[in-house]
Amino acid sequence: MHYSGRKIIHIDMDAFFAAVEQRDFPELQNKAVIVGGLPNSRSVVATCSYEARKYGVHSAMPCSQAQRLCPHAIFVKPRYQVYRETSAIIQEIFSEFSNYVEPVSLDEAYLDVSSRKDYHGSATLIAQAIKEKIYQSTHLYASAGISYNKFFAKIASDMDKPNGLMTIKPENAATFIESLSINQFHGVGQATEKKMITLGIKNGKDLKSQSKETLIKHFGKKGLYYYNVARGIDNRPVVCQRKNKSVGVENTFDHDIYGKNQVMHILLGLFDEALTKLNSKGLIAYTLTIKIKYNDFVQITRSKKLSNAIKHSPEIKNLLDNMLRDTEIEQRKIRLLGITLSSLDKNNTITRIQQLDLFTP
Ligand code: TTP
Ligand code: MG
Repeated sequence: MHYSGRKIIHIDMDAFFAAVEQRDFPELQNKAVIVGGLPNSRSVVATCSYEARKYGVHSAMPCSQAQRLCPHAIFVKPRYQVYRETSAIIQEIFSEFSNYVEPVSLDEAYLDVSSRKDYHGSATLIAQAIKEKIYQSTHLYASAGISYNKFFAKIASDMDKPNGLMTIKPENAATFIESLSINQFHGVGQATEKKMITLGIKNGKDLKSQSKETLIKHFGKKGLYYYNVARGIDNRPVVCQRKNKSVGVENTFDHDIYGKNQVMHILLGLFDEALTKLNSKGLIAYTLTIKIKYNDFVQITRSKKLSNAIKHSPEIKNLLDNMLRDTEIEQRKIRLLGITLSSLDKNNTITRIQQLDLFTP
């Protein structure tokens, strides 16, 4: 098994939004709490307390279904401002422990602690210290996964939730990975899982038995990632993220939509909106991504990187048309559409024009 010699920690808060609500409203403690929309609305569960999870409630489930599964659950509206403030506190703690922090979402980050020589050189002890500091500062629990790459650190943090701490050592990685079911592989979503199962790949052992060529044939670039992680290889570095990696807009519909005409009309509108937002930040983009969520919550994306900066032009319609080709927009109803612009750069042209303006009397 490949061993990179790195020490990576993945931290993920437990039932983050719900835990914040239980902390701030003691009457919610030890109760089934669902954060999201109203019980009988079309909105979905953002998250729920572990008490509610026992009943099968989970993120992204329609609130109405959640209420059927757990009738005594208490529904609360999200308070994003509080979550953001709490997130800022934990991110600050991460930066005290490492210069290499990659935040993934409000409640989750990777840390590379390879160069720390204290804590007896133990990343597990560092992770324990981070968990304690988080608890002292926020009264919330986090789970930590420790390993020699991001793939195993992420899986480890999920294995022992809530309030977990798990280390996957290089010598245990091979056995560990063989026993993982395919949907436990980070990066395998519902659609990929289905495809894997069709190919007879149910677990890590099956995945490892596939040739590189087969995996690349079926999954493109991600095939190589799957080939490598099945062997415990994941060289992705922990990258301190720059701001403004992408600009996106999306729309969840009150009523599901269907058919190409409707989809195209909405995507063009979202595209306009995204481009305006991008330009207002003085940025240009080269990659266009569309996101489609079908009404069973299966989500797909299609991306295209262009050689020139993306702009308003008649070609955009053709481009979208091509991207929609291998989707199921004619067969399935759609509840959400989104447009994201990425591969960003500064818009030097605009800057120059603005500078000129400054000197124009
Ligand atoms: P997660 O870390 O995926 O979930 P969690 O922290 O609630 O629970 P776990 O103990 O399993 O980690 O997401 C973090 C927060 O992001 C979550 O509290 C709510 C929000 N969120 C959504 O709003 N929608 C979603 O679909 C998901 C998955 C999360
Ligand atoms: Mg979490």
